[in-house]
Amino acid sequence: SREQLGTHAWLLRGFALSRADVLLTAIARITAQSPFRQMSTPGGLTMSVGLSNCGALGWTSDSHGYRYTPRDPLTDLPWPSMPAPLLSLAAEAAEAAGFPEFMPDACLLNRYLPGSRLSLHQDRNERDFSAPIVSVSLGMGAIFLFGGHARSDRTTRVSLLHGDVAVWGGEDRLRYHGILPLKDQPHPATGSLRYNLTFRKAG
Ligand code: MD5
Ligand code: FE
Repeated sequence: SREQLGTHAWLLRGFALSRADVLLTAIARITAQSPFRQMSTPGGLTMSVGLSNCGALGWTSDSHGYRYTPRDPLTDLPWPSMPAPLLSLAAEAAEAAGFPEFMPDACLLNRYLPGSRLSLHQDRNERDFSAPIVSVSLGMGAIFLFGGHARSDRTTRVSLLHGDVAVWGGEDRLRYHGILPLKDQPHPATGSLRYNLTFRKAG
């Protein structure tokens, strides 16, 4: 099913469900090379979410700021390449939401534990905001906050469940958004973990 969250934002419920095992296996392989790590923010805080990446570019944060890099700062190796099944899932979801030419070069992997949260932010480190962002949720459910174009705008709550895919494009691409602290409601596929993959055109 396809729920419209905004003019150019869609929630594709269960779109990735039949591919969840493939995705979880890919996450395990990627993070065997580039492990999940808790990054520091420029403001000196440690993120509660564990991050890794695959693809030509990966998002990182440290005391100097946010940016995309071709290498993992932890290993000094290139980020693991983007597995074909991930790339095709992202392209198919984008097409279903009206973005037929989506070619991501970066995939950020987020790992949430009970209590992990993502405070309200915009994704604006990518070069070209005309490409959408595709997000895939796996494991424990989360409450997503969907805001406006100012941090102080009111937010709506959307539950994101195992296998859900969301596509954020057009004017909805730069909305403030976040994830509320995760409740511990173990999922059969992942236990007390939530994963989110975000596919981006970063370079
Ligand atoms: C998550 N991740 O569930 C979310 C899903 C991140 C992040 O926010 O930056 O890793 S992605 C939700 C999203 C992405 C881009 C734009 C908008 C929402 N939006 O305009 O609402 O871990
Ligand atoms: Fe984000």
